[in-house]
Amino acid sequence: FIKDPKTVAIIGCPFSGGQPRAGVDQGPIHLVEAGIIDQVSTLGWKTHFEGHHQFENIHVEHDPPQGILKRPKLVSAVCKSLSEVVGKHVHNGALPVTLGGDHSLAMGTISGTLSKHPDAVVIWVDAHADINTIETTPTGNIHGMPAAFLLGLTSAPEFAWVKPILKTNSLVYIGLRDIDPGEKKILKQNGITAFSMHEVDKYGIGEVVNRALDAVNPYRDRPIHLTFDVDALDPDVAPSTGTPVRGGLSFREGHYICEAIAETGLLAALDLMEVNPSLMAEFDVQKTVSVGCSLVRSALGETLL
Ligand code: 4U7
Ligand code: MN
Ligand code: MN
Ligand code: MN
Repeated sequence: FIKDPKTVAIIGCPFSGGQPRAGVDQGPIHLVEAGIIDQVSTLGWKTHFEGHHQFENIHVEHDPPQGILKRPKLVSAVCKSLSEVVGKHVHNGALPVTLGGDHSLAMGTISGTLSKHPDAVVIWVDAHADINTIETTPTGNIHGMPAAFLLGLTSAPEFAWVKPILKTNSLVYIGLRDIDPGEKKILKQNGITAFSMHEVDKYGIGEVVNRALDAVNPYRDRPIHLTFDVDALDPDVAPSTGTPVRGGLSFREGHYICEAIAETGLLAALDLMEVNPSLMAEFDVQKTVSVGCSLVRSALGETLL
């Protein structure tokens, strides 16, 4: 695979349909206005940005809940379209950076990455496991379910296009601290490796990242898809997000994860999700958008000497 793609494709994804709070669709717009594209170019990457994804062909007229699932048609159509965009970029040898938008979009991004790199591993940095099934979801919000669809642990007719191509031994979590009871069972039963904040405190972030890589990528030879939910960070560091949970990663711990993955030279795709600029005061919004930009820069090698 492409060890060192020279082009980063930035995919703005103004989408909020996987959860109930307005504003997360403005995340990518703020990140781009804050200069993320120039910042990535300054690092020496060729940068490709086609404007924010418009979901041009997606017209969903009537999208009632299917059982507990909210807006299934819209979420499915948007994620399918995103998977094609991400797939196109990885096939062209570029490194896609998707700016969300809510985390249901990971169904699209990860499907796109795996279409080119079936052996890719997923590092999921989040306060939440996003692995609820249709049976376990307490909310019906699809941003809490993308991992379950990708692993084939749940399915719905609307999401038949999502191939269960992710293997449970190719997924690892860092930062968890708010897991639903059903999710806990799913993680256990499927033997999915997860490092919660408890392990981050206990072993330190350096050791946690080593162990996470050892778990899914022992020979450091498989491409990495990093999906980073900004709510993995402590709300003091990233306050403007829809589902904040206290006791999260520090500014440095978040950046360390990105730097360590950059250091592997294996990054194949990156998501930065759940920035919601309509939540909290202007100061907090700026703080969140700026930490979002710097996480992306770190994952793209800014701090490598
Ligand atoms: B995010 C939740 F019940 N688990 O399923 C759910 F607590 O992408 C939250 O990580 C999911 O922000 C959060 O709705 C999804 C809830
Ligand atoms: Mn998430
Ligand atoms: Mn989350
Ligand atoms: Mn969230």
